[in-house]
Formats: sequence, C-alpha cells, structure tokens
Amino acid sequence: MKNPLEKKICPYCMNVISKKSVKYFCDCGKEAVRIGFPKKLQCTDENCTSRRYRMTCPYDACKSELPTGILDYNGYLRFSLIGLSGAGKSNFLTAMIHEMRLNSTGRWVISHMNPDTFEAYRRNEEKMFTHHEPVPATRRGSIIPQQWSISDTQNSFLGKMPVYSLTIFDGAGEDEKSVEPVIANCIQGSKTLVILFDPLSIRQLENSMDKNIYHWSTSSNPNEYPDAMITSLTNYIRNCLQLPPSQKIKKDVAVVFTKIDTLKKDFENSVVMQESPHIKAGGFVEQDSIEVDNQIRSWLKKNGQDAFLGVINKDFYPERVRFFGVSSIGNPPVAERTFGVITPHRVLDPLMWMMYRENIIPEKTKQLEGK
Ligand SMILES: Nc1nc2c(ncn2[C@@H]2O[C@H](COP(=O)(O)OP(=O)(O)OP(=O)(O)O)[C@@H](O)[C@H]2O)c(=O)[nH]1
Ligand SMILES: [Mg+2]
Ligand SMILES: [Zn+2]
Ligand SMILES: [Zn+2]
Repeated sequence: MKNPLEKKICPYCMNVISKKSVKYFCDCGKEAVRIGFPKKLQCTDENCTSRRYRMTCPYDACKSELPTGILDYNGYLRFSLIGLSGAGKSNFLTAMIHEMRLNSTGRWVISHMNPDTFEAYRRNEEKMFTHHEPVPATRRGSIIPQQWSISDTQNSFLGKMPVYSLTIFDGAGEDEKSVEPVIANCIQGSKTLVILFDPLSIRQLENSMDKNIYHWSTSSNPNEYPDAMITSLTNYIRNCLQLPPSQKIKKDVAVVFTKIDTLKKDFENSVVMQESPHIKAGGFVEQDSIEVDNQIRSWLKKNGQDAFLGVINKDFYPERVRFFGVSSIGNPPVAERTFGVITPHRVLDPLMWMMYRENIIPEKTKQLEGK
C-alpha cells in the first residue's frame, strides 16, 4: 500500500500543492473560500447563489483546474512516454488504457479525471479498435497530460478503496532541438520515463522481413545508428531536467520495444511472445519480467546493438532500468494503415512494473500452466 502522506502534485505544472494552498473559484468567476465547521465552500460574493466551485492550482503561472479528488489519492504514478516520431507511443497508450478498462479481470477500474482526457482517449480508441486504423500522429501544441485514476476494488485501506492517480504524458515525437515548457515540466515531474523504441528503426531489419509488413508498420526512416537515436532522446531528457552530461538521469526507466509482433520469427516461443502473467497472478511476476528484459537485451546484442545498451548504462542507473517488449495491436498490420484483429500483447507490463515499484501491487511467483 502507498504512503498516504506522499506529497500531492499539480498534474499540469508539477508543483507541490496542499489542501491549504489550492484555490477555489465559484462558477461566477469570483474566488470561493472554505469557512465554517465542518468547512464548506462559499463564494466571496455574498449575493451569489451559485453552488458550483472549481479547485485550481495556486501557482500563478499554472492556475489549471485540478481534478476533483486529486488531494485524496493513495498514490501517484506519473510517467512520460518518450520516443522518436513513429515509435508507437500513441497506439501503445491507447491499447494500454483499453486493456486496463476491459481486460484487467475486474480488479482494477480505470476512470478519467476530466473530460479532455476521456475525449483524447476515445478518439484514438475509436480509430484503433473500431476502424482498425493507426491513431493519427500527435501534433505539437495539442498535448495535454492525460489524467486517470485507478481504483483497486479488491483492497481496502482504513475502510476505503485505494485509488491511485495516473498522469500520463504522450508527446509528439521528440527531437533535441525544441523543448516546450509543458514537456519539460512533465518530464521533470515524472517518476518513470517510458522510452519507446521501434525495433524496425534498425536499418538491417528492413532486409530480413516481409517488405509489406515492414512498410505498413513504420512511418519513419530506418536508422544506421540506433544508439545515436537513444542518445538524442537522453540528451533531450537532460535538456528538460537541466542535467549536465556528467550526471546520470535519476529516474526509473522502462525501455519498451514496440511492434514486437513483427519480430515473431526472431523470438518464436520465447517468454516475450507468451501471454503476460501479471494481471492473472494479481501482482507483478518479477521473474517473468526479468526473463523478458534478458531476451530483449540478447536480441539487441545479436543484432549488433551493444552500443544501444552502452548508452542506456551510461545515462541511467542500471538497477532502475527494465526492458519490455509489447505489441499494441498483437499482429502486424494487414495493409497500409489497416490493422486486422487487435489483440494487444503485454501492453500492461510497464504499468504493472511501475505499480510494483510503488508498492501498489505485490510480487508474485510464476504460476505453472494449468495450476
Ligand atoms: N506492427 C505494428 N505497427 C505498429 C504498432 N503500433 C504502432 N505501429 C505503427 O507505427 C506507426 C506510428 O505509431 P504511433 O503510435 O502514431 O507513434 P507515435 O510514437 O505516437 O508517433 P508521433 O505521434 O509522431 O510521435 C503507426 O501508424 C503504425 O503503423 C504495433 O504494435 N505493431
Ligand atoms: Mg503520437
Ligand atoms: Zn499547477
Ligand atoms: Zn459566485
């Protein structure tokens, strides 16, 4: 269970907020104050009859409306999806929320905290799961952090159901040159950085794979130097954190290989291609996750990408890094911009790892088939 005394943070500017510091505004636009016993909100205009109030961030540069209940959550998970354009961030996020909503065996209930979050998700979900098309590329300037809450319906803390706040930031493909303040804030405030990497961006794979599948799965050009791509990303993170090159980045890092469906030939029946065990086990199966981590690292080495691992080791603390393999659609696309049946594969693994690291879910051992 999480520490209920954990600092509360504004999900937009990432500054610390508290019950005392937040501001309230009445529907009429005037400030509202908490008075009486028990404390009740009241408009500062004595003649106002409105009874609807908004809670806002106290920082002048932010003043964003805060999701109701933000001060009462049991824990906060905040992560940013970072990756070059076309890495698969938005399809991954959509599949992840979709799986949490529909396939988490009823234990976890995920709810949006504001209408914008749900609308952003709904649009992408419809594209992917109804029309079987990839979600559109994310536009710069249109980025909002998504605010979700996760309720653990099978647990209780002092008689209450634990609820965790989940702030997710899905940016437009990162490039080193420009760092927008909203992105820098989100990266600074993230506990975990989720670096998404498209294995198809490794040039040599282009020739070892079905040409159609390759082209239907990539929207960017392959690259001779995947390690340099990772360096661009870590430089970008450093810029956001204003961190000199001599210091490692002090964050948990999930390095997520996307589009793993296109590598079935390479991974065959290995663990990464098998169904994820975590949700079924009701916790985090550390052993499974370590096996997946090893398999992805070995695959990189086999494909001559030791330098990739070198950059990760140099820029992050090795004990805070975990590799994952996911497929947001489960199978390669069947035509240009067309998905077939969508069966997301292991898309909840990185989130479950974060929940495990935050003591929200326990460690479980691997269950044998049929048990
Ligand atoms: N085979 C396969 N292709 C995928 C998968 N996920 C995404 N793709 C392909 O990758 C393309 C880019 O995916 P996006 O999720 O839009 O990538 P992004 O990182 O959000 O890109 P930007 O918004 O431009 O930063 C999609 O148009 C799909 O063609 C997957 O799981 N498998
Ligand atoms: Mg995107
Ligand atoms: Zn704020
Ligand atoms: Zn009023």
